[in-house]
Amino acid sequence: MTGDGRRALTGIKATGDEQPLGPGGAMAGAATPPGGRTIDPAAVPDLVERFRRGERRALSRTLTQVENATPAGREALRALFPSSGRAHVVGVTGPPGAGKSTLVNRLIAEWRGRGRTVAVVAVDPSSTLTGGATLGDRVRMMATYADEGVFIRSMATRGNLGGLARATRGIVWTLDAFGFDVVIIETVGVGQDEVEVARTAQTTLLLQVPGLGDDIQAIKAGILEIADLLVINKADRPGAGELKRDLAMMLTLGGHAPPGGWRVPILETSAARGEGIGELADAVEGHLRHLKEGGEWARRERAMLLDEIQGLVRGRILAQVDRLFHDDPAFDALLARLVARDWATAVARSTT
Ligand SMILES: Nc1nc2c(ncn2[C@@H]2O[C@H](COP(=O)(O)OP(=O)(O)O)[C@@H](O)[C@H]2O)c(=O)[nH]1
Ligand SMILES: [Mg+2]
Repeated sequence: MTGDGRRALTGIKATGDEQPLGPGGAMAGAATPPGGRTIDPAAVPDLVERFRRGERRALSRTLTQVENATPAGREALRALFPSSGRAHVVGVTGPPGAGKSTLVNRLIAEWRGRGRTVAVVAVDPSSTLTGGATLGDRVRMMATYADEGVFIRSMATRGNLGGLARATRGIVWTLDAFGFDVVIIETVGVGQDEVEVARTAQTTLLLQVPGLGDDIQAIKAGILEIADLLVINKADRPGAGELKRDLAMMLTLGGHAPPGGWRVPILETSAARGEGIGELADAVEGHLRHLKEGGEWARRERAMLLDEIQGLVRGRILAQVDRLFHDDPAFDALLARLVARDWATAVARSTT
């Protein structure tokens, strides 16, 4: 196990060493969002070396490069990727305000109590202006932990849905390679991002809350399918019983049957009061056992990597198409014909 990234955690020092804010570094250009500092790929071997020694600062820096998809980030990921694939990746999703962050904080404490190390990737809807995350969430979470076994990282979505899953994956693999036992992905809970992100997680928790009016309506189409566990948070509020009944009915009616014979449990929690957390952690561990025993772990891993490769190939082909649009004089000629309203010639040219 020498040189294995998984050993890195033993050497962790607890420091407030988030990456410096604001643009910096000579190479920080338009492609680098604020908050990221681009490093020279030549510095990567040293960075990876310090990463493997468990230096948090090296982890932070690597994450920044990976998130910004810099050449250094790609190179670091290549080096670290073989050490990944061992963490239990848990997705936490559900509508904004459902209590995801609060619940994640509770789960961190619970898993730390069980001797697990935990990293969190909080995917935040952020203004493109700051490129940062919802500060409230981050500060709230950071304040709780000066614990070396916990690492929290916020990620901006930057409205980039297609790229979100892949960027998240890079972050998750990096944290995994660093040696965290559990990597939690907290999603924004809007749009398709949760479906995307669920593909990266081995276990996905879908949060619902009672008292949102017509509860059934609150569940977006297709969302139920991504859930391995349903969590009714804010169960301290009225209506939890009805919601549970409705959800159970939806699971039955939808014929929802994840592969491998797993029965999606419906759990009740009050993240605010810290109730039901142990049961939830047990259920998540139960799902992990199920994954490992039934071969489902490997199947999901395959599906995730296939998705990754497909995204990669798609991206390359699109880049080629873009180049064609920009660099091909025939394309300009075609456009000129169209501008002249010469449809017949344009079509003739485009099909030859
Ligand atoms: N009553 C009640 N409030 C909760 C519970 N969990 C979270 N909240 C509150 O709901 C609000 C949104 O929580 P947050 O964790 O930020 O939700 P997120 O947007 O899903 O991450 C906060 O004011 C929390 O204090 C709960 O179990 N019961
Ligand atoms: Mg949140």
